[in-house]
Formats: sequence, C-alpha cells, structure tokens
Amino acid sequence: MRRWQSAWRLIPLFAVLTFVLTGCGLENLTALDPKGPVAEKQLSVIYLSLIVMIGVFAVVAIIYVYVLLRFRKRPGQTGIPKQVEGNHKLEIIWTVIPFLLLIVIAIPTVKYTFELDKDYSKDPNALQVKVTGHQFWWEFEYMNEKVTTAQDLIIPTGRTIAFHLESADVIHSFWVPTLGGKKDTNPGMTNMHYLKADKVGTYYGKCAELCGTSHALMDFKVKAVTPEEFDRWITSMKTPTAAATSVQAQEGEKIFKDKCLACHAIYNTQSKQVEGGKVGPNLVNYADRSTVAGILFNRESGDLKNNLKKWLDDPQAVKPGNLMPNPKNVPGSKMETSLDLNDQQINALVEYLAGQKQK
Ligand code: HEC
Ligand SMILES: [Cu+2]
Repeated sequence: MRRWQSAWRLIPLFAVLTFVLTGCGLENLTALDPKGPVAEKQLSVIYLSLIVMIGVFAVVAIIYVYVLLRFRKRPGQTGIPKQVEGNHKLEIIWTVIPFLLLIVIAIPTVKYTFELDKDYSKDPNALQVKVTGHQFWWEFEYMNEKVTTAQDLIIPTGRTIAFHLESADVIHSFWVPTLGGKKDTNPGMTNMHYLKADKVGTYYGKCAELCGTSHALMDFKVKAVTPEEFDRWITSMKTPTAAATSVQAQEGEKIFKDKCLACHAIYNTQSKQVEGGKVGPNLVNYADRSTVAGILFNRESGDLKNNLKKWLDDPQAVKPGNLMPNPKNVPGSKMETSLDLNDQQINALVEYLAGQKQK
C-alpha cells in the first residue's frame, strides 16, 4: 500500500511537467500542423508508425490481461500448472506479423527518405537560396537574384525552395517544423535541403543544434507570400532606399559608415549600391523586417525603434554571447570591444536604420 501512495504523489509532478513541456510548442513550432508537402509526408510516416505501434501495444496488452485473468491461481489449486514449451504455430505467427508490420512501415519510410533528399540545385524552376548559420543568426542569400537578407526568409508559395546549407562557424541546424524536418549546416560543406509552402503565412524556424550561449535565441521566420508579392519583394530589395531626410537620420548615416559598415551591408544612397561587410547581418530594407536580431518582434509601429534602441544599448542583454561589439560602453559586459558611442549617436543610428525601407 505504501508503495502505491508514493507513486500517487508523483502525479502532480508529471502534471506540471506536461504543462512545462507543452510550453515548447511556443510560436507554433510543431511538426503536427504541416503547411507544405514535405511536412505532410513526414507527418504521414509519423502517423503510420504510431498506428502500428498502438495496434501492437493494444493486442499485446489485451492478450496479457486475458492470460493473467484466465490462468490465475484458483482457490484450492496446488502445485505448479502444466508447463508448455515451444509451439511452432505461435512462433511463426509472432515472427511473421512483426515482420510484415515492419515492411508496412519501411515502404513509405524508404520511399520518402530518398524522395525528400532530392537535390534541386540544378532545377531551373526551384528558387535557390544559400542559408548560412552564424552564431547566433541566419543569413539568406538568393543566389540567382543576388539579394541577401537575414532572420526573415521570404519565399513564394507553391515553388520548391532549394536550400544550400552552410555554416560560418560551428554546426547549426536549419529547422522549420511546419514546413519539414531539420538539416544541419556544417562548416566547410554544403548540405542540400528542400521545402515548399502551400499557403501564405509566417512559419517559425529555429536552430536545432546546440551552438553556443544564445543557441536558444537563434530564431528566424519564414514568410511565405504569393509569387507576385515575392517578385515585388525582390525588386524592392534591389531598389535603392531613399536618402535620409531628417538631420538626425543623416547624422546616423555618417556614424553608420564610420562604425558599422565594416560588418553590415546597407544601401549607399550616393553610389546606389549595396555596400559593406558580411560579418554581421545585411541590413538592406531593415525597417521591413519582422524582428530585431530575430527575437525582438516589431509587431506595432514604434516597436522597431524601441527594439533597435534596446539592441544598440546593450546587445549582450538581448542575446548573451553574440559577436557584435557594444555600441556604447557597458560596464561589466561580457563583450569587451566597444564602439564608444553616446546616447545621442545611438538615437541617430536608430532614426537612420528605422528609415531603411522603400518610401
Ligand atoms: C565587428 C562586427 C560588427 C560591427 C562593427 C557592428 N555589428 Fe551589428 N551585428 C554584428 C553581428 C555579428 C550581429 C548579429 C548578432 C546576433 O544576432 O547574434 C549584429 C547584429 C546587428 C543588428 C541586428 C540585425 C538583425 O538581423 O536584426 C543591428 C541592428 C546591428 N547589428 C546594428 C549595428 C550598428 C548600428 C553598428 C554600428 C554602431 C553595428 N551593428 C556594428 C556585427 C557587428
Ligand atoms: Cu545555431
């Protein structure tokens, strides 16, 4: 009786665990709600295996309970019951049935394993996107369109996207659960992966391979839009941003060229070209992005400036361990390099970056 009581005491613990673990489904990171053909096929294999497993479990459990009850010790019974050993018929049955069940699971699994590993890098109809995992952000380069962005991956619906997965540092893993399974980005090699979105929508992505302090904050968004809207977006990424008009934004532009351009590419309104380094995210049309640093959401107007200020005030407070130098001096910060900017300069940079969009 005692033992039972202590087992019951664990129930609240399991109940709490259930709630905590289901919290992992934050922002629709689920493979159970597929939004594209790859995820649908994968889910169908999950369901098939699940049905077979539940079936086997049910049959075994029923036989087990039946045997327990049917052959239990009756009152007055003495001695051990008749011992049975070896039964050809039974042995064949319990070997052949699991064998057949495994074949049933193997057929779609093997078929999809090859089908979903198809290389679309030479397919003229597929959109070629190079994905580079960085500690702790994602870079997306549209190889034929010559457009680069970060954190927000814009894709057209109904078209196969051929991903060329690479890493700038350690191993990361590219994962958009509602569109399909994950695949690693490995330093020094390119892994091919493909996905497709059926419907317009925003699908959440995450790095799925422990890659450092802010691994859990290495998020990105896939925004599936209509093919027409996608073409418009590509055009907008190639159209020079309007020159800064306010004095504050112009000051920000100067500071940016001086302090930030070595790492971040952006439109140069004079030369009408994208210029700058590739160490940090490309900031062309930055004000159109859905987040700052992939994690601070720009949901309402005004959020962008607040988020930018938060980021530039202390990037380590937002994403611990990230590799951007501190724009301001932050006493006791893990990041030792500082660009020595003051609040007024930060505000000018915020004003400048918040104006990086098509007017
Ligand atoms: C030494 C290179 C370097 C310099 C210099 C630098 N940054 Fe960065 N920056 C980075 C890196 C790396 C990241 C990505 C951090 C992350 O998300 O892990 C980043 C991220 C950002 C982001 C967020 C980008 C996004 O995708 O949302 C902004 C905005 C930004 N930097 C602005 C600036 C500004 C403004 C300056 C100049 C004051 C500057 N950076 C100077 C390397 C740099
Ligand atoms: Cu990562």
